Amino acid sequence: MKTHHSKQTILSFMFLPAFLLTIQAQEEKILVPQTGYLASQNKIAVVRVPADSFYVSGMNDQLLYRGKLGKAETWAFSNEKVQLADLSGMTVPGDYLLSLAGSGERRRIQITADPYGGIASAAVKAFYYNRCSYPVLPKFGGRWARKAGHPDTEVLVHSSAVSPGRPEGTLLSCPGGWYDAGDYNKYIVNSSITVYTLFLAYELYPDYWGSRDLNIPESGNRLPDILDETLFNLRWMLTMQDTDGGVYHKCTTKQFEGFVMPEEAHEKRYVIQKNTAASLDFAATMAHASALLSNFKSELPGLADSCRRAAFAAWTWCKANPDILYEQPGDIGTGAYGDRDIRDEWFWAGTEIAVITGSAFPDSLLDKLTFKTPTWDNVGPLGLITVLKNPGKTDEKVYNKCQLLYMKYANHLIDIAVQSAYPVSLDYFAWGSNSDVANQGLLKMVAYSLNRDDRFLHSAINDMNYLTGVNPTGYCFITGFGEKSPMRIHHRQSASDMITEPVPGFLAGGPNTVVFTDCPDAKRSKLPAMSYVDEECSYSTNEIAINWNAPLVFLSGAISSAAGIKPEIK
Ligand code: 9MR
Repeated sequence: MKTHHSKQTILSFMFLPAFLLTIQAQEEKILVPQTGYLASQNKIAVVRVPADSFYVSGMNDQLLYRGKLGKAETWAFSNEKVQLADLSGMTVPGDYLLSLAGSGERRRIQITADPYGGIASAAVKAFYYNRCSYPVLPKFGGRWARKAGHPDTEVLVHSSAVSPGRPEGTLLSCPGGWYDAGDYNKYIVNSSITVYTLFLAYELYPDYWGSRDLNIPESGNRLPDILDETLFNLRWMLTMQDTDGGVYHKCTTKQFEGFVMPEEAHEKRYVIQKNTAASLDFAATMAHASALLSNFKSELPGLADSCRRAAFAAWTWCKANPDILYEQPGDIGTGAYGDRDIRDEWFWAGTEIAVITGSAFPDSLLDKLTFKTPTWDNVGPLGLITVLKNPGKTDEKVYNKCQLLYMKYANHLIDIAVQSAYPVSLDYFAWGSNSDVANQGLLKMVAYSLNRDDRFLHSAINDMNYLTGVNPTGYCFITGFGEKSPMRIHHRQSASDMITEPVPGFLAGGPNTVVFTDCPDAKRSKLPAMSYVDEECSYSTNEIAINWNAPLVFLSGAISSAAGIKPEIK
């Protein structure tokens, strides 16, 4: 186990001049995006001390720009009064100082043509680091190379998952796929939204992602790297379907394993209860995959067809088993991902099946759903986006209705952001709040792709800037990026690999007050937007997860692509 260099910390504290200690103890008074502002677009800083105006100077103190600060507004989620500094007029890349007139507060800022490109690549690469049954080689993983763990070639059928041909204890082979999060298990429900989101990133921005080299083992083959990485999980998903078409909920140990490296974790693995939510999500993902992969028939012979068959088999099973909800068996303690309302899953799967077959859209469900920010248990918006992406495939009335619903929610997000003290759309803090910000950014960028209304792009940039530092914790929430970023994520490899720096490219879950007991010794704010601790024990605020990284991939790539940034060609 890593000791986190407490000795080194004590030593550096002893030698630090006193004034530096005070600075370190202070919270950031000016919040800026720590990987830089996007030169061509809007630039907002959040100021947390009262002031009237700000100015920007070059590193040689030459005054370059002045502005008035916005009105002081309170953000209830962090219980603080803040003012916005709008420095959008600064467009020349470089390093600058942003200062508050009359207060002496200042902060270094960077303006750059491509502030999110590094994050976009690293955020996909993070999936490679989380590959199950697969080694991370030094050539691709550098310092974070590791051995393969969890071969998953002998997975037991759990008593909750028996079927006539597969009695309890039958051995199945379910290798590959990504570890879900900080834990070593693999869950169909969560995989589905993740795979969809990564596919969508490629589908909407094929030029950006098509030639992006991620330095993974498949780089250099004829497929875009982002698709190669996503297929690693899709192929595992195919192994999770029973012969009757139903899909197991998860491939898991009975309880969470210890904080050891993957190759040192040897608990038995099981497939658990088939159910309708997992099978619908699977059907939706496979149908979507078959449509996308039919463009790559020579590179991936047979795969689009296999996905199509798998989608139909799961869909048929769901129609025969329409309401089997997941019930966590008594002897299983790993992630539940149990959803009690699966109307949105029916809608999503229905739309994806309709796109590949030309059958009727499940539009009767449209009136029954509340569209909100996507999460693993709220996949309705994914169906809406699929409808909007395929205008020729639905009748005009259905399409228009979907567009109306979609834009209503997208506009609602903008209204919240415009009225909010911090310029984001979050009006609740759930487990994985950072992924909600990323998913709201995703929704805005999809809206932008539909109507090119700059309000959506600008607001999505503010979301990205929240994640990179313009938030009340002052953290850039992506490992390996920014001046202050998570060092002690709840991630078994990062905690046990003896490397101080966590595996890079992961988005920490972020502040929320859902669970207070995960780190009994840590000081935790009761204010939702501040309630974050960079501690390994904080699974509720500092874990990482595939479904949180996927919208980060989408958002960082979408903004970069909209800003006309071309990926580096190797
Ligand atoms: O992301 C999930 C969150 O919405 C739930 O509130 C939480 C508790 O059930 O579980 C989260 O998902 C975790 C999963 O159950 C197991 N792997 C780690 C996931 C991220 O914390």
